[in-house]
Parts: sequence; C-alpha cells; structure tokens
Amino acid sequence: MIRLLTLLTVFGLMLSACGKSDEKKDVLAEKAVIKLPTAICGECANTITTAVKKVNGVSAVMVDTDTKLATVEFMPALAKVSDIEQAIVMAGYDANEKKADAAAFEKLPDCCKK
Ligand SMILES: [Cu+2]
Repeated sequence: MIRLLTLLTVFGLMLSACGKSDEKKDVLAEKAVIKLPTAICGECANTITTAVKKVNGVSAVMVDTDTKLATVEFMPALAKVSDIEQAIVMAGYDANEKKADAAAFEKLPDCCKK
C-alpha cells in the first residue's frame, strides 16, 4: 500500500513537472477547442489536422473524432480562432457554428460525407 502511494506521488510529481515546462515553453500560446460535428473517421481527422496545421501561428492540433472536438494550440498574435475555423470550413468540414464549404465537401472521400 505504501509502495503504491509512493508510486502515485512520483507519478504525480512527474505530471506536474511536465505541465510546468509546457507552460513555460508555450507561454504565449493559447488553446482553443473547436467543435467538429461532421468529422467521423480517421481520414477526416487527417484532413482537418493537415488543414489546421497550415494556418500561420498554429503550433499543435489534436483531432478527436469520438468527442468530435479539435484542440488547437496557436499564437493569438498570429492567428485567430476564426482563421482556424475558416481553414476547417475550406477543408470541407463544419467548424463550431460555421458550415463546411460545399465544393470542398464534395471533394471529400465518400466515407467522410455525412
Ligand atoms: Cu472521414
């Protein structure tokens, strides 16, 4: 039992240490969570990730098709949430309240069209 507690404590310390260094590194970065109601498969996730990474100022993208959310880290001085939404829209997917670009949606693989 004591052993387990020690392990948990060590693990907890490691986690908090990681969190701190991340904060320092990305002190100017902001995180946005964007709803992706039409993202359904891994191919969707790839397409969206590629599109969002191209936005100037974006440093990290994580798309989860189970929760239908994208977590994006970006520099607010370079990019706005609306820029990121626009990139997703132009890739053929809905982003938050914005509707997918119709022409881009048509070009998606059949499995990705909802
Ligand atoms: Cu798909």
